[in-house]
Amino acid sequence: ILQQLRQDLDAAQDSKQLEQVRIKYLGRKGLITTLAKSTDFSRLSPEEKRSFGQRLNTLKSEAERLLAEAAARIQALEKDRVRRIAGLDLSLPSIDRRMGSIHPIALVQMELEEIFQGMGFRVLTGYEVELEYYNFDALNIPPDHPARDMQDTFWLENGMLLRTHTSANQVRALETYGVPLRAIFPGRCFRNEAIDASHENTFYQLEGLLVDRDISVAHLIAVMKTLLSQVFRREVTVRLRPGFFPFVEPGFELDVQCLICGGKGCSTCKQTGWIELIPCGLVHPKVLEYGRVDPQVYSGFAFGMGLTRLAMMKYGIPDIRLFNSGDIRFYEQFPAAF
Ligand code: FA5
Repeated sequence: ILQQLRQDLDAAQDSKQLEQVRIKYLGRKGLITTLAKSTDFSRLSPEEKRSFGQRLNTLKSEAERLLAEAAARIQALEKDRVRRIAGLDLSLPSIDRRMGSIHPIALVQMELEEIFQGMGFRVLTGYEVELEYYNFDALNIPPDHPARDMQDTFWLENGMLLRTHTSANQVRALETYGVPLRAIFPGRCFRNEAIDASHENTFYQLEGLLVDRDISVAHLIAVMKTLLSQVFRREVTVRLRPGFFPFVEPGFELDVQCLICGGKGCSTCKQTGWIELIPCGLVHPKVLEYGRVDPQVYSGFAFGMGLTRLAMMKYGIPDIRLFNSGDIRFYEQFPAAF
């Protein structure tokens, strides 16, 4: 029987034929099955019964093994046939798969988060739809204050607004985490502004807040210098000019000496040798009070850099409108991994 089975299996060319062979031997009326069924065991001696039974079992398992072997061979054969018919050539190099890339603002954001986390800052995000209270009032900007006009606001019908700056997170964070606090808040901000090469109605800022005992302007400068040297991968020269924001006292504009011309004057820095980069200052005592922090005991600094502007400087992007242009040629120039 086994010899015959081997011949039948060799002849089988596809799984349909193989199935027929299986039925012929092991099916309900198959050769091996009938052999077992048609034997009249009662006429055999116990000795004969055992030996016949054993041989029958061996025959059956050997048949099953041969069938499995043939099944594997036929499966490989069929795969090969599909490949040939479909025209697949496995020796060809694979098709170049297009990879996306990381948006330049996300790249700068991830880099800054890493640097600040290294200095012990936690990363918080806050809300894009914000209450007037956190965006203005709690930052010492009362309703009739002219500073509200500095930031043209998108108001929602329910009285809430799209946050005009990430400073809206300051009092929220003080309320939630208390002091001492070191946190940064990267995120999207919105202003109802006319769009040009350096202004968007939707842009990114990265806010920082550090509150502890005995914090002074020296700490602010040290953190800013560390940050900028790491971002631009070289020593940078900074200067502070007075700047006004109701939520800091004193307030500053931090300028970086132009990295293109080294301070001599070029078109990037409009011949001034300096680039205005980070508004900052010491947290106003009233803001600490809104955050339920005692200004007699604690002090702190805050800064609010334009993440979008930083990305433009770092990568030499000439027009802010490119960020949201959807132009794949722009995005493709940035790496696919951070
Ligand atoms: C502020 O928004 C303050 N909240 C910053 C601050 C934080 C001061 C903490 C003190 C302490 P300002 O309006 O200057 O400040 O905006 C900060 C930065 O956001 C700007 O330097 C600029 O880089 C960016 N920015 C502002 N408006 C736009 C805009 N329309 N498009 C792109 N970037 C903008």
